[in-house]
Amino acid sequence: MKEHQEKRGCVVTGVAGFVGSHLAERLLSLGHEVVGVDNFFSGHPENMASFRDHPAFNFYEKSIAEQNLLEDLTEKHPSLNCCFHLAAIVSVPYSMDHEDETMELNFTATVRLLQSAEKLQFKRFVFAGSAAEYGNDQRLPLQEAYADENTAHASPYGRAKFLGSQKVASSPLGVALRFFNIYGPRQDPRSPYSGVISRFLDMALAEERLTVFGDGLQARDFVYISDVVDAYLLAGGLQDSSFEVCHGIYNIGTGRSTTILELAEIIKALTGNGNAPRFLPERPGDIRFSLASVEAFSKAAGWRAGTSLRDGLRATLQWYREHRPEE
Ligand code: UD2
Repeated sequence: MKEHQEKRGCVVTGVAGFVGSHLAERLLSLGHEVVGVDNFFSGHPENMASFRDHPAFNFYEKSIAEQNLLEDLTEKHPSLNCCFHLAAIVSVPYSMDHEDETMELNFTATVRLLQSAEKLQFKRFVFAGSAAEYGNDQRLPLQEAYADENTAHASPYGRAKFLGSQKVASSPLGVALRFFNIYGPRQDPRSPYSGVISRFLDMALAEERLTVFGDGLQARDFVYISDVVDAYLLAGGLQDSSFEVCHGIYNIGTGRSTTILELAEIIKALTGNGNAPRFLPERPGDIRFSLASVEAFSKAAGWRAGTSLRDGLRATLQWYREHRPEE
């Protein structure tokens, strides 16, 4: 049987988060057993609503800081052999004020889980890395090898993710996916650190002016959630692919750059919001340009982000229209 046809038992840490919930939903739809872990530090129980009662889903409200976490879960669910590790402190500003906690959760706990996965003879361990691992490197597009020991990370978040990716990539089980700016349904628009797309859609639907920090000419590589989930399946060896098993560190972006002003214009056009943007001071520590080189994962796994920004925004907008919380 080909590897991707085997049904796997998958652990998803951070399962109540934006990305983790989409990943769990897809894994379940493909017939895999999913054991989800979350402590609701930044995840929300509502994100699991569509699969909470699925017979192949089991949920544990636990922190990844817990000792013997994978051992305990595997004892209860012996089919487990693949770990998608997404749980982390996800806010860069929070990490600035909580350096030790960020190192403990985003790095030390990752190493512990990886070592447990090795000991338990898991087949795969897939780690959620970040574009923050490149610091403010402006050699664009960013290639995986640019992040190294000499990189000046702008935050404990970036540093811990960098160390985590290095460690994971050094394991025979390990794949680290370095995500650029992910967007899509279920991304929380209401925290001060929410992604710009969720904020802009939320403001546009409220018929408010979109807030642009700085001159709006800063640019990002926005990648749609379903393309991210496809990348996860390939990294976990769970999707049909003629490619060899991949290991190492891979950027997950589109390779296309969009300025914040361009984004504001597209969202205004899609929502019919005619208000001019409101320009606010530049956000301290903001990176100017971020753009992924996407050749490595294309070569290793045949993956490309297939969703255009307009299509992704349309689908996200549709979801916010249906699910937007009242003020
Ligand atoms: C992303 C990640 C972050 C970390 C970082 C590493 C998200 C949500 N955050 O931060 O976790 O990995 O990359 O570099 O993916 N902006 C506005 N108006 C708004 C909100 C944002 O102009 O109302 C601007 C903001 O100043 C920035 C850009 O939009 O220049 C993107 O901001 P973001 O918070 O969505 O994401 P980013 O790239 O700062």
